[in-house]
Amino acid sequence: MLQALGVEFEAIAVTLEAGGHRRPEFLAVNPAGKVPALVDGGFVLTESAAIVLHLAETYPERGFLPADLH
Ligand SMILES: N[C@@H](CCC(=O)N[C@@H](CS)C(=O)NCC(=O)O)C(=O)O
Repeated sequence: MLQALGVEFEAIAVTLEAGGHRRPEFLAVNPAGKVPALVDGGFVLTESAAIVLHLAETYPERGFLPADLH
């Protein structure tokens, strides 16, 4: 979604097979130990659907939100 929006971001790989999601530094971001997680300044958001909706609402000019519910 961030790539599609064309915004700058830093992607940090969390390798599940290596237990990266259980490391203290990731649990400090998401105590549930699940990816993905979005960190925007001091704001942290988890759950992929919530992240995508948040980004679509943050950049409405990019047209990822429907004009109406239909
Ligand atoms: N409902 C969550 C599911 C997140 C999720 O289960 N992610 C998996 C990887 S696709 C994960 O972190 N698994 C590690 C674990 O459950 O220990 C979402 O859509 O973000």
